[in-house]
Amino acid sequence: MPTPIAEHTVPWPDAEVARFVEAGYWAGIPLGTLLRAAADRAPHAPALIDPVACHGTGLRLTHAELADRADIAAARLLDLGFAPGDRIVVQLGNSWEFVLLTLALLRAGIVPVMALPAHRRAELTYLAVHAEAVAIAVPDRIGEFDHQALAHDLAGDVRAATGAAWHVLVAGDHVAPGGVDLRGLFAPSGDAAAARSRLDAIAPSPRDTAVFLLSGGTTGLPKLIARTHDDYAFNARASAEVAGVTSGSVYLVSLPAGHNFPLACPGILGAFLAGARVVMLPSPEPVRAFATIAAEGVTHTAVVPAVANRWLHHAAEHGADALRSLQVIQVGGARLADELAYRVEPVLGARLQQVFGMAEGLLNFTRLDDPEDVICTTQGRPLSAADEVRLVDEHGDDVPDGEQGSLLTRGPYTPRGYYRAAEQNARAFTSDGWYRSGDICRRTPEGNLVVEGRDKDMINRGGEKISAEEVENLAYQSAAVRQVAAVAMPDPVLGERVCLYVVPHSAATVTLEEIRALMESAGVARYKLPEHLVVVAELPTTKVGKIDKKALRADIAERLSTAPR
Ligand code: J2J
Repeated sequence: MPTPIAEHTVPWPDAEVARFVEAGYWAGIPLGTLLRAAADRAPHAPALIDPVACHGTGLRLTHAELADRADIAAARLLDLGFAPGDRIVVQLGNSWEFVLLTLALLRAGIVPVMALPAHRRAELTYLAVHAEAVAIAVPDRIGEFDHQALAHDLAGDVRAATGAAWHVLVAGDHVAPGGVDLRGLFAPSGDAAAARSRLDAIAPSPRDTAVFLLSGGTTGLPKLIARTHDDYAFNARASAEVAGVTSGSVYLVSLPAGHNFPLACPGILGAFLAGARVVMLPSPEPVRAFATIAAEGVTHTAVVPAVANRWLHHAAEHGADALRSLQVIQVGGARLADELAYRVEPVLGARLQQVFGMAEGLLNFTRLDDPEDVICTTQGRPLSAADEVRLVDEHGDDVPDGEQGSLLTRGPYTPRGYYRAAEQNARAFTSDGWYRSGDICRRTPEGNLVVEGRDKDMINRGGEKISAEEVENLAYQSAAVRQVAAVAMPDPVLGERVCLYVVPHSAATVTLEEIRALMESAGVARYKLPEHLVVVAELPTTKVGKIDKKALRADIAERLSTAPR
């Protein structure tokens, strides 16, 4: 039996819980029930559109159809032997199957662990073992990659570590023997009313974990963030309000749907709670994204700065007529340059909303009616009046407004610790429950935050977060490497990419290709592979003898700016 999740989570203190309930932040209703109720309010309105499903003919479901299918699927999962409290790694692409499975799991109290399609053996095995997952849901393949084969391959390692069963749930045309066909699970035949009352009777507690999100990554392995029904429902509902998502809105998902941003800020969950419509696209590639926005009348979407940049270029070349319905474009995940921000509304014709968020909780948004300068030069302010934000110096003392400080936060949707990570929690959280985000910010006189940098060892590659420590640990597996440091190098497209500084053992040679091959064979996601390698005789150190990453970041920026093109 997997360990009950609650044994390894860090709850909010009782007094805080009472305050969140009293003030109405926590509704005391599980997410699945809230979503079901939202579907009941507009049963016949369109809810979910996957334009590339069914070999390009597309799939469209109304709110009632979606909720009923989710209930029937949830009941079938229970019939198959899955139980409330079980964990399932979800590694589906942006598709209707992702949405249906997520809703079914929320209804059944089975907890999805939100992996990314880019994850490979190393990440998936770790997630499955750490969460004691009993199954994984995968597409049969994406492009050349056979996700289904890998999912089956993991069985040995996962079972050996957890002692539990391992099931492979597959979305696709070709379900190999031994796998569960998700499309069969999602077939509409079945008694929706019976499934509904069965699920209502076993609804999870609103204080239970609803989903596991992955941390942005500063340690060797990603940490799991247990988001509860109460906190995540608030997160999604309040985000919908601040983004102006209402029942008439059409929200496009094109970032990986398992990320907090497109999932719940407001994302899929916030859109459904508001009675809005969700359109799923596998990627933000501009030709199809623009055509889909035009065809479906998309009003809201969320992108990272690198995508906003691509869309700006595309619109400059091909015009932005296709975006006529678009009202709000949220940009977050990495710092949006002010110059780009000022071009968004004039070129794309939609209101820009900057979002500075984190899977750990705290979300900051510029407001839709903020003055242009606030929208284009700040990353906004906290979602809720109950969010506490401090900016502190190296002694932990608050800095005055206008000065840079390290961000600490607490609040009704920021959990007090990672899942099953006592050691990391001692570092990432203060003793009185503040989460240290590692972002260096400044607060403007009107209370908005500007992200100026970070004091965490992470590389932000176009919004995907890469732990320097994880890359370094892998590089150390090369016999030729004596010392290594992974740092961010500036990149005009993605903002940052991974650069590796290596001190080889004497007489040894190290190449970028060799390190990349080594990491690939270790089974890590490709976006983590270093894209530049600098061989040096020694690494600079700080006064206390640590590798001086600041000096290395400056060094690589300098090398790139002077390198011949
Ligand atoms: C600078 N840095 C930013 C921004 C996030 C909405 C939006 C983003 C995320 C996310 C999210 C930034 N400017 N506008 O979960 O719901 C960096 C910070 C932060 C880290 C969190 C959401 N927006 N960042 O990006 O958990 O360093 O969440 O601490 O992936 O991304 O990363 P993640």
